[in-house]
Amino acid sequence: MPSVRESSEVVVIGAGPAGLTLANLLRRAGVQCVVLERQSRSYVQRRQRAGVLDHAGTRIFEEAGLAEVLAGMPGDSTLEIRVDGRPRFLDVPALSDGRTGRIVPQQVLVGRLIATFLEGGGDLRFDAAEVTPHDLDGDEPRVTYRDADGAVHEIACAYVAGCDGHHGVSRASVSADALTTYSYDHGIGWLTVLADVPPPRNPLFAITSHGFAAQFPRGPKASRFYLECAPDDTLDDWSDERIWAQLRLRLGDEDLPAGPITEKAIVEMRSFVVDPMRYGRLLLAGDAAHIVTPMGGKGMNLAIGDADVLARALRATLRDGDGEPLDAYSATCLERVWNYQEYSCWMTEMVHEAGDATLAGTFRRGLARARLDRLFTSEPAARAFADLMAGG
Ligand code: RFL
Repeated sequence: MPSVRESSEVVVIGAGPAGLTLANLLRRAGVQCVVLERQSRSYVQRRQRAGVLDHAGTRIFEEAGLAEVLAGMPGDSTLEIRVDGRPRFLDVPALSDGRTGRIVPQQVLVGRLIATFLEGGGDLRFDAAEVTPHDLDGDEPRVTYRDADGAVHEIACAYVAGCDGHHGVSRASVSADALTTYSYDHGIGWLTVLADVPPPRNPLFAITSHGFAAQFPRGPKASRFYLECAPDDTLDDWSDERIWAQLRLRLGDEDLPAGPITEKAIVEMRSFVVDPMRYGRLLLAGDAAHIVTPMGGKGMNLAIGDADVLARALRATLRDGDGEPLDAYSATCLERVWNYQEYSCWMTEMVHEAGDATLAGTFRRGLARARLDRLFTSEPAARAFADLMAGG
C-alpha cells in the first residue's frame, strides 16, 4: 500500500539527457512534471559518456531560452582522419555553412540541466527505488516508487515519459508483442578508455591495418580513446601497457603520453530501435527507445531531439487539447532515428573496413577506402557528411 499519494501531469522516469531536457522544456511550457531517478545526484553528475552536442541539439536549448546550459562550451572543429599515419582534415564548420555543434561533456550538461531545473522550482527526486509504471494502457496511469526513507509513493498522472535508458523499467513494462524491435550487431568490439591525457587539437580518427582507434577531447585535460578489439574481448585482455602500445601504433604517435586511466570499458557495438516509441500513455525517449553505436556521436543528440518533440507534443495535448503531435510522436522521432542509424552504420563500416582487411576482406576494404577518399575529393560528398554531423 502506498503511504504517499500524489499527482502530476507528467511523470518522467530517468534523469539522463532525455529526461532532464524534457523536464526543463516542460517546465518552460508550464506543464507540471515529477522526475524520478534511481541513482543519486552525485552519481549521475559523474557519469561520463558523450561529448558532442550537434548543431540541432544546440538549437533546441537556445530556442527554449536555455542557452545558459551551454555557456563556455567550445564549438566543434575540424575533424582529422589519419589513414595509415597520414593526416587528412575535414573543415566541418565550413562544410556545414557554420552549423557547428559544441564540445559538451555529457556529465557537465547533465549537471547543468539538474541545477537549472531545481533552481526553477522543478521536482526531481533522486534515489527513487523500485520505480514501476502501472495502467499504461488506460486513461489514468500511475507510477509507484520507494523513497530513500522507505516510504512508498504513488503518483497519478496523465502521461509517463520513459527516459530511463536502454536497461530501464519503462520499455520492460510493456508486453513484448506490443512493440517491434530491430537490432543489429556490428560484429566488432570496442574498448573505450578515459584518461588524463591532453586532448587532441582536433577530434581524431585513425584508420590502420592494426585496427581502428580514435581520440576525442573531454574537457581541457582529458581524452576519450576508442580501440577496435575482438568482439569477445574482455577487459582482462587489455592491460594498460597493451592499451598505450596499441594507441601509439594506431594513432601513429610515438610520443602519446600514458596519463592516468580513469575509466576502462568494453562498449557494446550494437544498434537497436523500438517501434512504436509509444504504448498507451507511455512515451519512450532516448536510449529507452533506441541505441546507436558511439560512432558518429548521435546517442545523446537523439535523446535530446526526442525530448524536444515530446515536450511540444505534451504541451499541445495538455494545454491546447490538440492530440495530433502526440499521435505523430513516434513516427516523427523514428524518421530521425533511422537517419542517424544509417549515418552511424555507414561510418562504422567505413572506418573499420578501410583499415583491417581481415574484418571484411580486401574487396570491402577497397570500397571503404573509396568512400573515405570521396570525402576529401568531392565537395558535395563532404558537405553531405558535414550536414549529417550538424544534425537536423
Ligand atoms: P541515460 O543517459 O542512460 O539516462 C537514463 C537515466 O535513467 C536512470 N534509470 C532509472 N531511473 C529510475 N528508475 C529506473 N528503473 C531506472 N533505470 C535507469 C539512469 O540512472 C539514468 O540516469 O539515457 P538517455 O537520457 O536516453 O541519454 C542517452 C545518452 O546517455 C546516450 O545515448 C549517450 O551517452 C551515448 N553515447 C554518446 N552519444 C553521443 O551523442 N555522443 C557521444 O560521443 C557518445 N559517446 C555514448 C558515448 C555512450 C557510451 N556508453 C557508455 C553507453 C560513449 C560511451 C562510452
